Amino acid sequence: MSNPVPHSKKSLKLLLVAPKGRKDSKSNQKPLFNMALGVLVSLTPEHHHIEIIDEHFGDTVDYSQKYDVVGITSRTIDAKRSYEIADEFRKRGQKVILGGLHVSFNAEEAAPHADTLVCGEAENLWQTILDDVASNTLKASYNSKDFPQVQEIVPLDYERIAKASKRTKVDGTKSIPIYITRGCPFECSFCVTPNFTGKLYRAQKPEDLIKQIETAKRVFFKAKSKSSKPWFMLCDENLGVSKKRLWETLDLIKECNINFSVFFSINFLEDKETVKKLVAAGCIMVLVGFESIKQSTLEAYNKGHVNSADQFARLIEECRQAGLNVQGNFLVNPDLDSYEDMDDLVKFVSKNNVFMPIFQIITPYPGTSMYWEYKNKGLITDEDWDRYNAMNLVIRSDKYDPVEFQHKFMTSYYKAYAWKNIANRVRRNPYKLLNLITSLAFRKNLREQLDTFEELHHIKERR
Ligand code: B12
Ligand code: SF4
Repeated sequence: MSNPVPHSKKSLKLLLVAPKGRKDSKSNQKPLFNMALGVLVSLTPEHHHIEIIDEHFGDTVDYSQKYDVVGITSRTIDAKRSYEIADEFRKRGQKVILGGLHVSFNAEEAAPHADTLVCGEAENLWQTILDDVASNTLKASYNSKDFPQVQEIVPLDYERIAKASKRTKVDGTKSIPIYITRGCPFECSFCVTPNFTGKLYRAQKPEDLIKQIETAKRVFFKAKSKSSKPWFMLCDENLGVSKKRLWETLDLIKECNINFSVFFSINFLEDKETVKKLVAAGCIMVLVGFESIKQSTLEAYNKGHVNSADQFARLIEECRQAGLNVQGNFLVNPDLDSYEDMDDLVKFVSKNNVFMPIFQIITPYPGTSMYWEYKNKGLITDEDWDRYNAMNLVIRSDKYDPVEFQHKFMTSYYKAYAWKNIANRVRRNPYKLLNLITSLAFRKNLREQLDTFEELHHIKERR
């Protein structure tokens, strides 16, 4: 009798899928690969074979291929599509694991679509899953709560990710994702982070950072000219939380000759040295959740202690003077904001030439404290996850007609990209070409969405 291969040594053929929901954005801002899949690849021992299908890049799923297991990630906006793909594979007798943010908070809904459901972070349970696949003892569910807490996040293995995803090299206009920390100590009511990765703020070892950046450059970056630099998207939820760690990181990044964008709380930009270090390290834009220009609305989101609305204009201007674009995210809420408030918001982003303003209708994503509040009060009117792209009103409003509210929102958003605003933005902000290109892309996309909406609701009004 021959010796059987130990389960942990058996080579598995794995497929990892990033699904794209029907209403997921067309944004050019998408990073080169999905971070969750990047982490899973980096956690998987080398003797396994992995393929990545990312629908955001037009990859098509080939259901005729045979795999030992198919892993699918999920965000709310992509949830329905993830179930469709799972169902198709399972119809053909393939084993499917569903994981990620959405299913972690919607286990009951997701269970009928999967052989195995994974709730929470994968770092400390993935090896157990692989062993169980190999020994054919895969369980119906795994929960990170039953495993040691994730104290360390793994460095990404860019070489294997490139091989598994078959993404070709990009120039400096497309972003390569990376992260240094995970978590954020704040507790904004509309954000999933506090209930998922949040409270425990974790960071990678500084020495791992340089190695990752250099490998990522080698496998993913193709210079267009001698002076061109790769663009990294730092996917940290909030990089600025520890100033010591941030400064150390920025000093290291400075040596790597890259450009990057990063998610950042506005209050950390109060520190002039931090702003200086960001610019010196190659930061082109900080992505800031302003959320609202009304302090009372910020208080209602439990963000009043992080954001001070009366300081926004000054901080944007100071960053601009230092050579940094401040990209702004703003939420609009029928319970808290009136039509006049929307007009004020348009005036604010226009007057302050906010870089690439993003307006969103408040959306209680599963996993947020806001979701439970609205759910318990019966205020959620729509749980068609395809519509959770923050452009649709999915909660009840006693003040406004939903169609009229959404139309006002969309026209306000479009006004933020009026020609005059685009011209001023380009004239005043650093990285003019980037300001122009992003503004034109947003304007076109918003116009299309507005036209579709007006046609659907027979709204004749034209500006
Ligand atoms: C970077 C980022 C972006 C980037 C890049 C997104 C991308 N495609 O990679 C950009 C700016 C493009 C973006 C866009 C959007 N984003 Co975003 N984004 C983030 C952010 C800050 C970090 C995401 C990340 O890289 N995390 C690191 C990875 C490793 O974590 P993870 O995906 O959770 O994976 C872990 C586990 O979930 C698990 N896991 C995941 N999948 C699987 C699969 C299997 C099989 C297994 C076993 C385990 C497993 O293991 C992983 C490792 O521990 C998060 C904040 C957060 N807390 O996640 C918001 C977040 C994900 N975004 C959010 C939203 C709402 C959006 C948008 C819809 C916004 C909009 N209106 O357009 C779009 C949607 C685009 C899309 N399809 O992703 C929400 C999602 C809420 C939800 N319930 O889905 C978050 C949580 C922020 C929030 N407000 O709470 N985003
Ligand atoms: S500061 Fe940002 S990442 Fe942190 S809880 Fe608030 S919205 Fe989420």
